[in-house]
Amino acid sequence: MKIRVGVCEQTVKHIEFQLAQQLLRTEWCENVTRSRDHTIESLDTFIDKLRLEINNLTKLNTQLKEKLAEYKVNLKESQSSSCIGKLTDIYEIKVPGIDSFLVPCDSSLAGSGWTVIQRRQDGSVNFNRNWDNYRHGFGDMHGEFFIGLEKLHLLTKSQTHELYIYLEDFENEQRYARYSRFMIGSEETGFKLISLGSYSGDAGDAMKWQRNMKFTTFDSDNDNNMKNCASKWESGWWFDDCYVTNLNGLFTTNAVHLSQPGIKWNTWHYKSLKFVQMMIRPKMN
Ligand SMILES: [Ca+2]
Repeated sequence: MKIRVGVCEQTVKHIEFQLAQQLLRTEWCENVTRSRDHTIESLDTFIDKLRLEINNLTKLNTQLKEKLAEYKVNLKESQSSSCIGKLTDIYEIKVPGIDSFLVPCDSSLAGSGWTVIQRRQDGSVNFNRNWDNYRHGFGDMHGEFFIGLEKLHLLTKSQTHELYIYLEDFENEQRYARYSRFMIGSEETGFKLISLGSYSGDAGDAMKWQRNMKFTTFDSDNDNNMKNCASKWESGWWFDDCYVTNLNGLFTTNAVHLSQPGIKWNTWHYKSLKFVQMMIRPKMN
């Protein structure tokens, strides 16, 4: 009998041990399941975040593609309506409001892509001209010339342009003046120098004294002088009463002083200059 009881007790202990083992296993399994659920939850959150980021990137990509397409169109327009992307030579450009026309491009004086609008270098061309000549332009694009006020108006109206003025005196010194936003009004405004933007350079800000001035020629007096500044100083220009700079002034073969007609930029010095080149370029930003 005692032996049977002993066997039964052992059997009960064995079963209890097995139950305890099974409980431990179940607990472990529950922990593993909980941990897996947590991992899955984290992964779901991560995937949601990734989806959001992908959506944002897709939107950004679309916006960038649109901007790139717009930039390409602008670049193409700028290239066909200016000297952007062209070497130093004469090219045909097209601007709204006028038939295509030839312009000299310059990539040697101040970086690339500048359209030359005026050049003085040897006195071979007379700059004391009437209104009609200044409206249409005159001279030789390989040498001395003026592009014409109508073209200047249409060019600067079609897109924002900066202005670069290169100067050289009879001492062979060079200076420059640069303006961030050059704009000429229509003939109805008297081809007014509407805007220059901000100045930079080492020649001094002489053009600011001609800002907001209408153009004056010997046969069309729009200046603020009792007489006609164009007649007095032998050139068409945006005269006030009369000028601090006159780049269309009479070409002189030596440096003449203040009281005599000459090509002048008086914020540098009062003596006449021997070389001038005015250039414009569309602003790409
Ligand atoms: Ca006058």
